[in-house]
Amino acid sequence: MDELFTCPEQPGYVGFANLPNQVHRKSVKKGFEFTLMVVGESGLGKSTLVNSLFLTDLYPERQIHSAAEKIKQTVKIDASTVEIEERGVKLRLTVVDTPGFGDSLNSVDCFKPIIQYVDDQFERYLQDESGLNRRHIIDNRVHCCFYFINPSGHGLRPLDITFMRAVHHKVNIVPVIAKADTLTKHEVQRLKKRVLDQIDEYGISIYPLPDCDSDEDEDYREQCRQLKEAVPFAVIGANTVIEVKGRKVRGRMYPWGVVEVENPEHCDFIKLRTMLITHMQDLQEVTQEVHYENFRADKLAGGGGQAVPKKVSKNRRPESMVGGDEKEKQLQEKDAELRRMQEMEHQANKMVESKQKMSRFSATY
Ligand SMILES: Nc1nc2c(ncn2[C@@H]2O[C@H](COP(=O)(O)OP(=O)(O)O)[C@@H](O)[C@H]2O)c(=O)[nH]1
Ligand SMILES: [Mg+2]
Repeated sequence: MDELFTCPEQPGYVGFANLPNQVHRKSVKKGFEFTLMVVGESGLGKSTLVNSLFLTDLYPERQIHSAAEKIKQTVKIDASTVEIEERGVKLRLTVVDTPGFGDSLNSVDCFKPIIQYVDDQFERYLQDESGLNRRHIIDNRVHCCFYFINPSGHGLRPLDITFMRAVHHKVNIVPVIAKADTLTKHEVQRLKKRVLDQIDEYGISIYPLPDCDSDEDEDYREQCRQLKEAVPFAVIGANTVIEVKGRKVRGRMYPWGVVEVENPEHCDFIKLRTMLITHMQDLQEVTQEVHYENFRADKLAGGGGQAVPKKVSKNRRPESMVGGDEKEKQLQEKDAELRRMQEMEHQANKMVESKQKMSRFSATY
């Protein structure tokens, strides 16, 4: 079934105009506005992957970034926007590259600017939404965050866990295992399982890929199933095009052969890109209905993490959301006081709990 994930006729084609009709029909008129953020230790191939995913693909003739420039370390949050059109469907894509963290001593401080960036975009949206020009709001909210996991660790590190827990109520986290070419297939499977176990153990809510409607066609359903199964996606990035038996492929050259980025036998790169494209609208909806609502609820409750955040449930609705939106809003306001108290208790428990977990975690190393 791997042919579901290849598009041999147009290797440089992103393919978002190719979505099943029912998925993209709504968005065709106004176009998509989408922001993707990449986070993780420096040197894990974030910038390379982003280039492999989009930039050089989107602009094959416009190779403005030289290879040397790409390897340069990202030292500040760097948002770049491209507007592209494929078969009449417009996409305004912003990629937010972040400085790598994990190498400085005071690592927790490294990801504060990242969290701030996510919050700032919510804040801006909230301001715009309550302003006069509500019809023309540009949506810069972060719809998806690829979190890069070090392939040479034996799972998530404490900093990975701390970061993900700090943002999982703000953004859709999609975990990826970086530089999968440095691992054997067996090692990839083992690491994937370990990461999923840890995500479960530490109560991290990553983006839950949606189930398909039963009225979708068989291929599409099979594709959804395989995408779900691939999480956390094991990826390889490369910006060099290599010739293999007369075929030009994006890949990395080794003495024993070439690993091909866009070969589903070699890694989950195509699956990751397919996921992003097919679930683009769902990622936007979850951002709006869960993460942005969390932000707004917190504002109403006085800010500073007072409100109890909701997470996305399997049926794509914020968990614990019942009744109409209006009713829910009223309830939220009335309960603000109560929730403040609950939250204080919750925070206190969480501190104790995370201290216990952290000490358990370091004990296993
Ligand atoms: N083996 C391997 N090396 C990679 C991969 N992706 C990037 N690299 C290399 O790793 C180094 C750091 O990549 P870069 O994209 O700058 O990492 P960043 O700091 O996370 O943005 C560069 O020398 C890349 O060529 C990969 O998938 N596999
Ligand atoms: Mg970088």
